[in-house]
Amino acid sequence: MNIPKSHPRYKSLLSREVVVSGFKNGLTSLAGLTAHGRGETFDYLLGEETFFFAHAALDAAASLLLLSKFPVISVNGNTAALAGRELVELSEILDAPLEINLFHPEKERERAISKHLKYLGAKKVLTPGGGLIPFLRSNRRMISREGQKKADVVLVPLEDGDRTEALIKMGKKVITIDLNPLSRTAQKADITIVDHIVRSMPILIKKITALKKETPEALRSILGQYDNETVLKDAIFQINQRLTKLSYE
Ligand code: PTJ
Repeated sequence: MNIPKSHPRYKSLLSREVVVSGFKNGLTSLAGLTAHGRGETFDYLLGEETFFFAHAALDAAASLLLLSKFPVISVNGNTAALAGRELVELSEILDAPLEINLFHPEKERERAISKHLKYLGAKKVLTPGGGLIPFLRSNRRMISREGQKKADVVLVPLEDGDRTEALIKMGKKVITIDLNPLSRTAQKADITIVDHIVRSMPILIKKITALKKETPEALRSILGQYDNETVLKDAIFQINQRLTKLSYE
């Protein structure tokens, strides 16, 4: 679809088209289209900007990923379509594996995502096998023995809920990107980046590149000052304030 750049909602419409193409190309699930719609709604309510609370979470996420001994980046059908290139770049700068983990299990889609990430430059893409997340019933419980099973920190963008809690129970730290500050994943994660994945991934990469020069003490200090509960409250306050302002204008 040809979206004119002058369209006031150009970026949002472009993301929607990317997810639709992801579905047509076998990367994204049908349910992924509705999940994207939910994200769009929250982005609309927030004002389609990267706010200070997302920057605070991004600083903490960059610090935690740099301090981590074995970080793993989890990839699903939506994230592969929307931010495949950035996920590959992040994997390279952190030397962290990309691991496909799908809620809707389809071997063919797993293969298409792996092929797509490799086309974008990924050297290795892990698939589920050899590991299990206890307390989890969905397909997401199947993990790679070379990836999530060994990980101390897992980045799980655009998640569906249960896995975050289960990974935390396993003693791992979880970072998520989720436009919905009310979602269970957002509420349970150690660090929640309330922002669009397309806007936040390049910022995360930039912050990691800049923070790589810092000492572990400096990174620990950034983490020590971080409070996820405040970040979620700030995001909800932003939505509330925006709606209040609009309703009285
Ligand atoms: O590829 P699969 O089979 O693993 O399925 C992936 C989806 C995303 C369909 C699956 O994990 C799912 O159903 O997720 P949920 O429960 O809809 O949760 C996705 C969360 O991501 C929701 O809270 C959305 O608001 C949020 N979200 C959607 N699009 C974006 C987003 N957050 C940031 N950026 C987005 N572009």
